[in-house]
Amino acid sequence: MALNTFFCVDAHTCGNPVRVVAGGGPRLEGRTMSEYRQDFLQRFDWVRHALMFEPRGHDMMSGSILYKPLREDCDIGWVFIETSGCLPMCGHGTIGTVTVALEQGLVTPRIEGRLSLDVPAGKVDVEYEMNGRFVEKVRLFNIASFLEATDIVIDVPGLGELAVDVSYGGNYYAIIEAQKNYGGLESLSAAEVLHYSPIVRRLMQEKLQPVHPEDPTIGGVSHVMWTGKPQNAKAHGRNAVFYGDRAIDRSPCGTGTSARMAHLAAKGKLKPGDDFVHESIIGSMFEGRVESATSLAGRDAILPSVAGWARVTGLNTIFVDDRDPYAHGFQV
Ligand code: PYC
Repeated sequence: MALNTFFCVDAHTCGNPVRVVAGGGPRLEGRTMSEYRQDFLQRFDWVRHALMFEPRGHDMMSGSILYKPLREDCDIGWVFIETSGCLPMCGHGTIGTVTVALEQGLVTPRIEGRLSLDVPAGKVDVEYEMNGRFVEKVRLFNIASFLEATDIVIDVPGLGELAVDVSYGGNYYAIIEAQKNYGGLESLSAAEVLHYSPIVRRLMQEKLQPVHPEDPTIGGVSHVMWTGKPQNAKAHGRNAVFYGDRAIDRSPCGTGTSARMAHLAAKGKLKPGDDFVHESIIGSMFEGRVESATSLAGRDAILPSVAGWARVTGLNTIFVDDRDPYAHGFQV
């Protein structure tokens, strides 16, 4: 009989949940966080299932497990966990985890106002602003993001033919802009986003299997972004990002915002120095910026940054009792 205990801090970033496992996470093997991610997936994926799915989590649940950094130039490291799997990078998860780590004293920054993070996609630097003991804002400087493919035509039952682009910002996104058979996000209900997105993802996966040029463990179109006109005058764009089996990101999605900025930059619609404020399906906003142009394995890319806020909602000691038939979660 085993009672596994996980010491978690729960938070949300602009509305999307972040469950940070600060104690009780499995001991992993590997020389890099990317290898930790592989080891976690092979040996401990039950932990993700137990903590992310019902009855302890829900469709949108997402989080991280904290580790000592494996890189000397980083302050803290983590592996992302989510209902959809273990992402190489997660923007809302990063903003939430940084907020939790600072507010709960789980990390000691070497330089006030800055942290360097060791995550599976690589080293990610952040800048943060405090107000007393609370973190007000976190800006993450994301990994190189680039446009992968354009105008892939798929035939979606109920919608018709759609031309879809694919862009990378830490995960690969199928990006759908307004066109003949899609009137923009304002033309779809949330239920329709949930209905069409898995179909779009499957059709895109049949047409394209992108692999990251520097890390072959990262690949595949995993997220679907429906773009639309912003409702808030401060925003430049709005999106609904679908992930997992039935999640729509409540935040504007950090890796999605990076992928979208790389997409717009490749089409000449954004340039280094430009801001891009992205609005989510619930109206929360991330402040994106194209920091600079770069190249990655011979491709044009950008270095994006994304800023947002998070709030800690509570401490959560979670028991996973192996007598429980739902110890490893379930989906209805
Ligand atoms: O913020 O990068 C993100 C993200 C990915 C999936 C859900 N949120």
